[in-house]
Amino acid sequence: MSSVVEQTVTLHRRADAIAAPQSARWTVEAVQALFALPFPELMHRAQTVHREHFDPTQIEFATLLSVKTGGCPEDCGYCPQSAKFDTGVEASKLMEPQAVLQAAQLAKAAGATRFCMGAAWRAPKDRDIEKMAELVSTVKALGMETCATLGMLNDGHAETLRDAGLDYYNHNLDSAPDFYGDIITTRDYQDRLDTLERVRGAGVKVCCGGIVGMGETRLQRAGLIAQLANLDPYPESVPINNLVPVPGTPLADQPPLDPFEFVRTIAVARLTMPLARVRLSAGRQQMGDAVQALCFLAGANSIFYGDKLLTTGNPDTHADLDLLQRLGLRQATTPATA
Ligand code: SAM
Ligand code: DTB
Ligand code: SF4
Repeated sequence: MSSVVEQTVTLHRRADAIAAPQSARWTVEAVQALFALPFPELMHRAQTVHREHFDPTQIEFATLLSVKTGGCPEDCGYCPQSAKFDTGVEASKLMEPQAVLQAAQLAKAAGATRFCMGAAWRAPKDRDIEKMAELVSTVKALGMETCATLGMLNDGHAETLRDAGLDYYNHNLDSAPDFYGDIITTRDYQDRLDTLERVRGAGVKVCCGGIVGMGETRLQRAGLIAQLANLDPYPESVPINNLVPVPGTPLADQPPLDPFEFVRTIAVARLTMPLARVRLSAGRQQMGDAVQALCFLAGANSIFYGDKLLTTGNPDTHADLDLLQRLGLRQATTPATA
């Protein structure tokens, strides 16, 4: 197994389900070679793979809610919720079930099929998990897919959330191992991998991606994608975030990434993880319609839908419905299985 083409073909021919062991590992060099393809060639390959596994006109809508905002002890350099940076985000307590239910009902009525709850914890305590389990079962009872992102999990936490009806756990690798330490010092890469193992072990689907535009090199972007694609099995859901530079964070003045490089990242994620939902995540508001359209062509088939991400803005729902309509795209009506 050496060439990019061979690796790609092997992965495409996989008739097995996503949860089966992977037959090929992606080297960083092979992923980098994909990044380096001429743009039309990369887009053509990504579209071809995308169409083998998905209806290219269908986009999944997931709505985010920050159920516990700010005051986080971690120092993730991109994050407005870290207590270490003065970003103006006020810390709040965990929301009550009734308020979460109301938000989920609104999201469902607006057409979202997945509801993702985020909490700015380093790692939830046992009693936090009990409260989250209640929130998960409340949302699940509405017939929505449930997702949570709560930081690092300890033994038994993923099982408790699973039993409450959690479908996905979001925990991102965020960047390549050799860039990670430039961005976060309060926990390491292995901590993240350990949490992902716990999630997998409990049979909860994995939502794991990263952020680009933090000053990493293309080789490091390839390193992130190789890490994700080599998770065994690779994640069912892969959010690709474009850095939203927030005043007060160390990355506030980071120059924007070339939009074509962002599109390439989406295409490479699609090629290396053919069955995953690739989510065009943070940064859409700054991106413009044309770049988003290129991302859908590159294989993105999920978005965060709703006027807010966790603390920063997202395109408003009317703008998203209008964009989809202009592109002849439709919202995926059934909850995704891949
Ligand atoms: N505290 C939990 C954790 O870190 O696992 C969950 C919430 S955290 C905000 C979820 C993800 O949001 C991060 O891993 C990162 O990928 C993304 N994110 C946070 N701030 C961002 C920003 N300013 N721009 C783009 N993505 C961001
Ligand atoms: C993910 O990868 N991106 C979402 C979700 N998972 C939780 C969060 C984006 C947050 C952007 C910054 C903010 O709004 O605070
Ligand atoms: Fe805390 Fe998550 Fe933000 Fe890091 S990304 S500072 S862990 S909320």
